[in-house]
Amino acid sequence: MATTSYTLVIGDKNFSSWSLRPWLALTHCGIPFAEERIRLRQPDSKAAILRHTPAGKVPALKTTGGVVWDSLAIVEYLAERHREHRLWPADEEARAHARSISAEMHSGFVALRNDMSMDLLARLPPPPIGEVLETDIRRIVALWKDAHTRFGHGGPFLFGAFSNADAMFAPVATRFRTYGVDLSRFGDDGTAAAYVRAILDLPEMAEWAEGAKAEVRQRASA
Ligand SMILES: N[C@@H](CCC(=O)N[C@@H](CS)C(=O)NCC(=O)O)C(=O)O
Repeated sequence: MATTSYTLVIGDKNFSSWSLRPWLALTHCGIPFAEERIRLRQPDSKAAILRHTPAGKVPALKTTGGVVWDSLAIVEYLAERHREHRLWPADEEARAHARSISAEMHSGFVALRNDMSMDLLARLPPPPIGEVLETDIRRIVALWKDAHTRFGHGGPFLFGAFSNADAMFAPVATRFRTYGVDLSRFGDDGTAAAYVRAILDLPEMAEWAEGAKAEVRQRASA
């Protein structure tokens, strides 16, 4: 493992679900990094992000060698550079499965992302659940159960121990809490609800939420 000198460029902790993913992987593993926070939805947000990454989106991980951007690329990079943390499962079949569902999260679930956007500190009524959103929620419930049943070994996370797949799905757990979604209405036998609790009970998730509260307080007093 190489020594690290990382800066993770992230957006608002209350809203930036993509930022949470690599932040959680880094923090859960205890990999040291500095945070560079950019307030999103401001006239100068884009220019501020572009100072760090050519993609113009957060998150981005600045390393001694350059910059890695896009949440999935960053967690892949971390898994490769910090193998001792086993951010992907050791077993080849489990690893392929973890990558598949992480890619599915990264490229899909558009209705869930649009209609139930991350609003970490809020507690809101569920949005109208149309057919497409229902399909997204049912698919997530099913894929969590499938991964946990096949590869979870009775542990709290999808592949037993914490992995990049959990980092990729963590914001979804917060959305289900924010919007008070009763997962049993979407085919859950309790596995998905227990998984949501396991994610939300992570001390690192409480730390991220504290950071979100601090940002809100700071802005209220500015
Ligand atoms: N596919 C990207 C998506 C990144 C993304 O959409 N980030 C949002 C914040 S959560 C952003 O930077 N928005 C600011 C903008 O587009 O100007 C990833 O996985 O990192």
